[in-house]
Formats: sequence, C-alpha cells, structure tokens
Amino acid sequence: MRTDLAIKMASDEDFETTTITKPKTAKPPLYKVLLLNDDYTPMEFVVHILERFFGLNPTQAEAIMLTVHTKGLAVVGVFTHEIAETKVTQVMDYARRNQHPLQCTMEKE
Ligand code: TYC
Repeated sequence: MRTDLAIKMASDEDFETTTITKPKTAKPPLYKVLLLNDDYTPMEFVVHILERFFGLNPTQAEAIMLTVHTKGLAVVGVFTHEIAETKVTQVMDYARRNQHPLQCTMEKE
C-alpha cells in the first residue's frame, strides 16, 4: 500500500495565459471626391457626370448637382486613393473634352 502521496499547490508556471486578439483586417485610407460649383457648366452635364462616373440614379444625381449648385461643393463619393484618383481624372478629362470648366478634387477623409 502506498503511503507517499503528496498534494502540491499550483504555482504560476502551471497556468498559461492566452490573449485573444481580433484578427486585423487592413483598412485602407479613404478619400472623398468633391465636385465644385461654377457659373458655366450646364446642370444637365453635371447630372450626366454623376450618373456616368458615380453610378447615381437620375434622382440622386439631380439632388447632388443641386447641392453643389447651392452650397458650392458636395462629396460625391468616398473611395480608396486609386479609385478616387481615377474618378477625378475621368471627370476632369470628360469636362475638358466638352469644354466645361467643371472642377473635381479629392481629399483624405
Ligand atoms: N452652377 C451651374 C449652373 O448654374 C451648375 C453646376 C452645378 C455647375 C454643379 C457645376 O458642379 C457643378 N449652370
């Protein structure tokens, strides 16, 4: 018969701690694309731009165009740097080719 059994108190080394962290999903910096008002570009042309390059429906495009017209500028979309840059270039080129002074810029959100 055994008589040598002993009970040992648990010490710190007997426990492992696990810190659970949320997996990191990379969040790219975002950029607002802004359309600026001017006195010469026709309203229908701006509406067309908003439909063609920003995928807005006619109602949304009209509303944003009027916001730019009355407030001086409006955010027309928020994109990654590369996409924002592409939109700005597309709008500026298209306006220039049609001889309108429309201005489109981007800024970090
Ligand atoms: N202000 C212009 C006009 O009265 C219309 C306009 C709207 C121009 C939006 C540019 O980004 C703009 N014809």
